[in-house]
Amino acid sequence: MTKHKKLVEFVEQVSGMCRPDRIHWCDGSEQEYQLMIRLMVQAGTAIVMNQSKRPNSIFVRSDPLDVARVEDRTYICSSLKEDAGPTNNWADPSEMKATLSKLFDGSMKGRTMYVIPYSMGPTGSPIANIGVELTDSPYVVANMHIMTRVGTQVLEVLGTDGEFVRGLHSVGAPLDESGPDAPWPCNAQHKYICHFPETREIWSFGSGYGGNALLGKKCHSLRIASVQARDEGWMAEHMLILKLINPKGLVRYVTGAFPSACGKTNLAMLIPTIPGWRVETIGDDIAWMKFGPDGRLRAINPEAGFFGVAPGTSVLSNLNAILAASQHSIFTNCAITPEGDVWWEGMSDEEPRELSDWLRRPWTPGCGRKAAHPNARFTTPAKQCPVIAPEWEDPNGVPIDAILFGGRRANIVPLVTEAFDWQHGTFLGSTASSETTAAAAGKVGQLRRDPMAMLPFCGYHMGDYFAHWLKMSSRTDAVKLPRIYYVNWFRQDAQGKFLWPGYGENCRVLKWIFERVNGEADAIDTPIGRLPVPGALDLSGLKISQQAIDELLRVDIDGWRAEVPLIKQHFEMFGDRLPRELHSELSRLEDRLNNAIP
Ligand code: SAT
Ligand code: MN
Repeated sequence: MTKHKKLVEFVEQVSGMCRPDRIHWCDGSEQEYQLMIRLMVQAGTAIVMNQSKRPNSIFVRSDPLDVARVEDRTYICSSLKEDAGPTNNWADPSEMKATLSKLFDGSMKGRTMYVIPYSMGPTGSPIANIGVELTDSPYVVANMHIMTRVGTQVLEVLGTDGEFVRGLHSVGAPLDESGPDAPWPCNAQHKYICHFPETREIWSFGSGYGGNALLGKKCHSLRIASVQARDEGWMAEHMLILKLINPKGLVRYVTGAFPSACGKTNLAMLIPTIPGWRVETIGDDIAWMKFGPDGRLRAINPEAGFFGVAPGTSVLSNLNAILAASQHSIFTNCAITPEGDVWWEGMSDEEPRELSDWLRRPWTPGCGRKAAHPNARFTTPAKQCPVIAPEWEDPNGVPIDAILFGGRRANIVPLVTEAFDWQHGTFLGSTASSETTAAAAGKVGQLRRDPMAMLPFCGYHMGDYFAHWLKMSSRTDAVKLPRIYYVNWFRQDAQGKFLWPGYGENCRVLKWIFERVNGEADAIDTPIGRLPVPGALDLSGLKISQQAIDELLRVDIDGWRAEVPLIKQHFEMFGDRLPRELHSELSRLEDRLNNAIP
């Protein structure tokens, strides 16, 4: 328990409203984790996996109406509508609280309310940030145990008056005597994921899945933290963090912003195909970055685990993730083999003879259905990753040398482009676009602008967010700033086949970036940025046609000219909050394209 008056008041207030049968203060212990698993098994939420195949692991299958983040039910409730900006749903904070209070009223009846004190970032680190999530879901408690640092030590750091983000979560399905609990209780009709950035509060109702419910992740570490970062002069970004080591043992740190389900986890754990090169992992989803006393931008991973997309993950695409998830993990919406192990599309070339699919139905190859949901996930402790960097919990963070932006683009966008400078790099990030994936509810494969991969995660006006990016550069000398790159692993040929093999071969692009940072590799100026000169990309040992390479590095002048009005249209949305620097970057791009010989 705690002597923190405001925390005790918060718990009392919420329990008065939600009226749970019991309150459980989480201590973060292994016994507590095991208790959550037992509760989930008893309730039919989870099945324990075959201990000899995957020790201490469980399968969970959600309600089919609760399988991904719900962006259209996600709100930023700032006092002024303009502060939420055009990319967020806005609601008046007091009106939203009135609406939600009715829904939360009695919403935990028959259930236990868990009080989860958690730290984003190493407990006690000066860059870490504390939150307390109140939830009625044992699934959330178990996942938070893996994804964050939970427990008594967090209360100790909080002391009697420390600041914390207040998170309130309910699956919105009170229990009464009339019937048994659902295996995955939720309230599909009334989902609300609401953020109150000014008071650092999160109220989430109706969904138990991923980023909707594990409030430390997108809600706290991105939506609330982005506002805090703006106020305090640092950055909260949707980025992986990796450590790249060359054959001489020299180290460079790289972050990368890609939309959900575009390969951040794979890139963060990549196994280079070029002999002597190595990648180690710091984080796979979120980076908090602050300038250190040396003027370098330093990043920490606020999370303690990976909530990775399962389908497509295999020993070939991401051996390290497969090894990390070999024990003590939670598998959500995957399929189950007759041996009690897990399976998903892309895990093996050969499909198992029979499975129980994510909807608990018998499944056989060729039955015409996917066995795992496309947004099926594994939750795994980061420390189980075989290539986790020894310094991944360094409270001072790691100094960042390069920042990547990217997304899925079938055409136009080359394999890699280097920004001319920080301002141009900010422009590249602000125009980032990608074809949508299954990580969010809605249509898959639609092209959308996703600036800095933060479209669903920026807690304030995105025009102001761009201004914040630009302003960050004034905090240090230009030479100390990370270089910025735009990459695209997903360019296709006319037949729709991927031109680039991706995965481990992406190290060839990373190597060029490493050498650029070191001043050792050559680039050529083009209208859209700097590209590798012919021969600068190390392609030794890679079977790829010259034609494919030419296409991957081609600057499609006509394609880019057609892109300019689309960027203009995208920028119009931000009105007078779009920094003039980005307007001028766009006109410079236009000029360069107009002067180019196609
Ligand atoms: O469900 S999450 O938001 O945690 C995963 C993602 O979309 O990146
Ligand atoms: Mn993500």
